[in-house]
Amino acid sequence: MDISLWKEHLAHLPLGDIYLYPEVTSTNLLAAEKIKAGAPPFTLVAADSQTEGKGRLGRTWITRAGKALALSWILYPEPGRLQPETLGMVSGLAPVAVAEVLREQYNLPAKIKWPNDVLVGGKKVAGVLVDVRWDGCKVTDVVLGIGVNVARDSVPPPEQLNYPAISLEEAAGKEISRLDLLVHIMESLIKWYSRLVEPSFVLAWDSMLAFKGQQVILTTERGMRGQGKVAGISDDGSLILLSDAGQETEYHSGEIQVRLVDRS
Ligand code: BT5
Repeated sequence: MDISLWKEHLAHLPLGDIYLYPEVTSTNLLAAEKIKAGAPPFTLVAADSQTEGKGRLGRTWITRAGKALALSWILYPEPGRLQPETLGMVSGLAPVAVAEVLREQYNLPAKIKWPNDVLVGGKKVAGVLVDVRWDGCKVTDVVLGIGVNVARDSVPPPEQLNYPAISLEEAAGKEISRLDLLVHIMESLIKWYSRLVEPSFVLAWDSMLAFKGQQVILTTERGMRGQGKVAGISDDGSLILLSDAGQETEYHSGEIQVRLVDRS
């Protein structure tokens, strides 16, 4: 990345500090260091490549140099907006922002695989890692980490994937500027963060939800949590599943995985 050009294109946005690097261990780890050093709210950390990119639950996220977007955005609690009660919504913030950008700017049928993957054509194009730090029962800071596969060769080989994946360029059938994409994503994040606790946010999330009306199975590391048809997103960002018996159950994100059930 051309760091000064990228900074110039981000300068009009209401961000905190902007840190851009050719290579880092993980933008989320760097963001945590910036927080310790007193980074202002809405600070952005982005990198061309990551040597230890993090997925959820200690998994690895692969960011090939110059081929993808890897960014972290720093948020601090605010009365009414970012509080323990709204963390369910915060987990939807990045997927909603990214999916909306893919739809509006690139005309792609992006869907959100609850809680925080973005799919195009059923394949994962972006992953989100939300790191929340606590002091007792108070949230002290949140880092939203977003990884997007942009160039065709950004997608790791199948043996390194736990879910089918695709790049934005393959999905769109054209070249995509990572800088334009980053600017669009930051604009969308800023917009949706300001509407986090408004009904329009859940409506947007719900309207882009993957597997609506389809049977899914929810699992944690310890086994199955639930099964049912995807009904929607609740007011607090939980996933609502409808059982065969017609009963609705809400699931909070935690460390849940969603998989389609093949009933054929
Ligand atoms: C995620 O985890 O999808 C969250 C990924 C978050 C990455 C961003 S990049 C910027 C920021 N800094 C970080 O260090 N992380 C964040 P999860 O749902 O656990 O998926 C991880 C799994 O996806 C891995 O175990 C692989 O199987 C697969 N995977 C790894 N790299 C991938 C890629 N580039 N595209 C698609 N799948 C990938």
